[in-house]
Amino acid sequence: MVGYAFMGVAHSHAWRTAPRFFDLPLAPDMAVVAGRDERAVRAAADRLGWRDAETSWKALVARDDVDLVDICTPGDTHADIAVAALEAGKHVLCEKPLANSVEEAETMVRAAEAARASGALATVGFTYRRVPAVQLAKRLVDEGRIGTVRHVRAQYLQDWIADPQAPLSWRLDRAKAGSGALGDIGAHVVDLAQFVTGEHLTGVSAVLETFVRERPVAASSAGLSATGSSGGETGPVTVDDAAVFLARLSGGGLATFEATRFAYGRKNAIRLEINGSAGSLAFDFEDMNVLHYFDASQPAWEAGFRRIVVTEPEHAYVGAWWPAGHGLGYEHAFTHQAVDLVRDVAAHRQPRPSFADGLQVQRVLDAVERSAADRSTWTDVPAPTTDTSTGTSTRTEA
Ligand code: SOE
Repeated sequence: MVGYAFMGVAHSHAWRTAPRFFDLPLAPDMAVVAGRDERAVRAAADRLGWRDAETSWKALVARDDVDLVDICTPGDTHADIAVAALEAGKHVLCEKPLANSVEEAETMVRAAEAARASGALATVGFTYRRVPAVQLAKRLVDEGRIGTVRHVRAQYLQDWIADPQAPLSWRLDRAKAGSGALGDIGAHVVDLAQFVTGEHLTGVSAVLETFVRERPVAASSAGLSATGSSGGETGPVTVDDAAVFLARLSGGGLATFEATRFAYGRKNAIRLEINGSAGSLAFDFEDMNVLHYFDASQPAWEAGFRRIVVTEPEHAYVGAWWPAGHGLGYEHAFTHQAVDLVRDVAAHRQPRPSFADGLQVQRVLDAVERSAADRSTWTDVPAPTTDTSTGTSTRTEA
């Protein structure tokens, strides 16, 4: 594994847990973790359960005791590490988004296609596909239970930098992250919309906004909740804080997407609502063990959204865990990802989502950024000229 921050911790938990809850044809061997700081990476190896530590990802990739490289680093290093690993004949699991540009993603897809000939397999870590309620949503769509998709309404709402004093971190640096809310969390809902519907976005119209353009420089190492800040030093935010975009779907439906880190009160709210010609589905990750299903064939007098508690052994993955009603959490989808990957490697089967799936998401992100940069598609509305209720606010800032 390369990287040992938030995603490295989640992936390590998954590799440790997968063989203890699922019957696997191969046993994951947590051989080595790589990171630049020797003291920190050795401490991480001890804490997370890795046998060894390296300070160079190239050294890790070259090791004979490494068959699979799990990339848990910021997006600016995904392409270099994945291509080197695939060329060395290693399988690759790469965190999302696949890359920081379409060009990099295309290079990774080419490397994955070339490596497939020698048996190396590659996949990208859109883990929310492996939440049982999302799997159930896809099953209902695939079985035609909501008919033709007319609308997809997808949001990914967080609020961890709504405070202007929240310090800079790598996720706010375009050079490291590639984009802001768009690539970090928007990528997830683009993948989910395409995965659940089985359709792809054919075009977008977008706006991006950066509400806070200067932030304190974090005193400690960057991270989601970096603590403290150096006295008064500030730096620029070079990514979007929020992305809002419309899309058309390949099946003829319309979609709206929102990804923001400024939705006070929403901590990790991934919301997906799909309206079809025969019914609707609604999911909210903040209530992740539940799927709401509206079957339009119900007689009006008893019609309503059915609240399905997705914790039966018949539901995807759930049977390996707890009895009905006990529920799963954020980390379980990472374990499901590890389980499916080990089974795919043993069966020499292409894991999903593939790098090509990751490239398709990257193409949407790129189209969103190009659309947002092109104001020619924007139609201005003349400002209110008379005393209307929408005039400038009379409330003075406290
Ligand atoms: C931060 O926005 C983040 O950690 C994302 O980078 C992850 O992909 C998501 O699973 C949780 O939120």
